[in-house]
Amino acid sequence: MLSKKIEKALNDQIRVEAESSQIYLAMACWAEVKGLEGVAGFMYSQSDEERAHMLKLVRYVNERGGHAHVSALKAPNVTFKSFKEMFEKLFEHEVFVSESINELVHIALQEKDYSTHNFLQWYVAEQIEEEAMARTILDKINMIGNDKGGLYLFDRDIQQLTISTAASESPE
Ligand code: OFO
Repeated sequence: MLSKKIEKALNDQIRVEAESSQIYLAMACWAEVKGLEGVAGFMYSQSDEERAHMLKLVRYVNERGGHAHVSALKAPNVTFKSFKEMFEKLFEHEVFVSESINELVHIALQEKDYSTHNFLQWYVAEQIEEEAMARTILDKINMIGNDKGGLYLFDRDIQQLTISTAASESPE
């Protein structure tokens, strides 16, 4: 059985994951209308992953005697100055989500809820992976600079990244 404090904290995280999904969906749309097919595909799959993260939390809360809340979401940014800025925002957002997960882990320990603490370890590992991926992408973008040919190759190569991250993803 979840304590009220843990239930509320998990519900807050459900909202964060749902908002992440919307943020990346908006990025996918921006990239798609700009003709960046590969980047759009990557963002669509990030958006799907965030929804899967949300659902995993929803199921956990309901299974542990709580009630998962589906709440109103903040509207995401829909335009970006450049695709570099868009990926910077993605990185900043992932850092924010990691902090939010860490806070949740802290509350689980305070509440002596070791099942929730154990459940959250999947999210801790996931955030390490996502932050690392965002950092790698930003490094590539910085190397490309304003080179149009580089952008073309980046857009093509990021589809491979989409396939490998999707394959390594296995939220139950
Ligand atoms: Fe939900 O993993 Fe990123 O944010």
